[in-house]
Amino acid sequence: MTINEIPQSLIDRLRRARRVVFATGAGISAESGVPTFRGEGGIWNKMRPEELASVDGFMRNPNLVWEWYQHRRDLMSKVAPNPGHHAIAAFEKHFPDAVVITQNIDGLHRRAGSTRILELHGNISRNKCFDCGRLYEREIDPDAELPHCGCGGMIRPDVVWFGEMLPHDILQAAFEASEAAEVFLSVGTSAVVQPAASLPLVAARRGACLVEVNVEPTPLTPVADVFLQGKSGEILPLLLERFEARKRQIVAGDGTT
Ligand code: BJW
Ligand code: ZN
Repeated sequence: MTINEIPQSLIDRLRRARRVVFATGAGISAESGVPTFRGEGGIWNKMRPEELASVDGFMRNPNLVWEWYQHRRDLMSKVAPNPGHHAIAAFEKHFPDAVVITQNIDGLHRRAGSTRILELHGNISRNKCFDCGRLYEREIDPDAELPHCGCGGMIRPDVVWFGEMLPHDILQAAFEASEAAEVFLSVGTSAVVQPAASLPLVAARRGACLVEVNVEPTPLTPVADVFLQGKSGEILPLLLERFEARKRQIVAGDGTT
């Protein structure tokens, strides 16, 4: 995709918008070196989600699940935000009400400088007690015995597994932001995991312009007003560049509106 293939109508819509949602999935971090779950090279092609990302899987084999999370923690601590994360952080400054809603647990949006972030599926840097919910920010030693809380409960990564509820307040804030959005951008997600997959539909039903950025079509593509096909680390900086160029043009008095 080239900069000129971005529809002018989208730039104009963004220019008028005050409330914008950037909803991201694993694809936005792919160019940082974090593997996605589905699609080419996806984690679920080799591993079983029910073994690694479910309460039953953890109860059956906590050592295996801890090992997997330690491995991903190591990987995520070594990677850096890419131009896609940085473009979203830069966009935030242009809108009075911009929100990042992410399914990712890697913390890369915060590291890129975004400030309003709703993490739907938790964050890999935190752990919590299964029983009392107490948060443990400290690293867990992978070689030590399975960690337990003072209350006796098992400690686990503070992420959301299949069959678990998402954090209530964060999910509610995500639905509110989606309902209010004038432009909703769905970036790098396969758009199949609920309830995150409902957010763009809620936004579209309320009249938002729905934009999808992905290397390949998803179930959301037929519903999207604009599908920008390609890598988010390339497309988002182009979108930002076009948007900022248009703003400068208008400030200079060359714009038509
Ligand atoms: C690029 C790119 C580049 C690549 N640029 N793009 C039927 C049966 C049983 C359960 C259900 C059911 N129907 C619904 C459910 C519920 C279930 C669900 O949705 N399952 C579906 C899979 C069917 N959902 C839940 O269980 C949720 N809880 C819930 O609903 O509670 C109520 C309830 C309970 C029980 C029953 C019913 C209701 C919880 C979901 C938790 C998901 N957890 C995980 C793990 C998180 C922790 C961790 O990371 O370890 O979250 S699974 C995994 O999937 C992870 C992700 O956040 C999530 C979404 O994945 P994402 O981000 O979309 O990534 P990918 O890999 O799928 O896609 C990447 C995309 O990027 C692709 O499209 C690429 O093309 C693209 N791409 N490079 C741009 N450079
Ligand atoms: Zn406890």
